[in-house]
Amino acid sequence: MSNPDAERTFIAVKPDGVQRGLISNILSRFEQRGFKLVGIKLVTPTENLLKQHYAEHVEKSFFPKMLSYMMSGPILATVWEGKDVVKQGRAILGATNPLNSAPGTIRGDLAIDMGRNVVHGSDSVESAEREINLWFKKEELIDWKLNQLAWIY
Ligand code: RTP
Ligand code: MG
Repeated sequence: MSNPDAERTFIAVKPDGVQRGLISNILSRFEQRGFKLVGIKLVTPTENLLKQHYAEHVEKSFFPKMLSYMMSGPILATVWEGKDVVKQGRAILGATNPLNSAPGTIRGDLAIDMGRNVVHGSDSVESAEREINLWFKKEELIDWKLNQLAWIY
């Protein structure tokens, strides 16, 4: 993406996050940090979609268990835009293993098990582009102007 302030990332609330009623908690962290929501939908992912999404993990021993976890209910798929949002998004999520994720992060506040770690976030600008194209059609992403101050005074 040519404008660094308009970087985009793919953030998903995994089935445990949806079923535990954590969607608003998770979305509010991105909203309050100043990022702009440009795409959002509930998805029941197919095995094929998840194999493409987690292509780098397909051959790993934990993959079958992760696949059934990720297919156990709907996932909230979102796209966020803003300055350095890929790296910032990973920081907001916290470390993969909740044993290592700091309090104040989503996983550090809301998860205790690596196999139920509530959220997914793209790990690079390239992954973000790939994942956004995988989960969203072009017309599902909305380009709009975020001007928070104009609504306050
Ligand atoms: P995610 O892709 O879901 O945002 O997670 P991540 O980048 O923090 O971690 P990644 O290495 O991409 O792993 C993807 C998901 O696979 C599960 N996992 N289990 N050894 C294990 O049992 C193991 N390792 C990874 C986690 O649910 C992780 O989020
Ligand atoms: Mg990952």
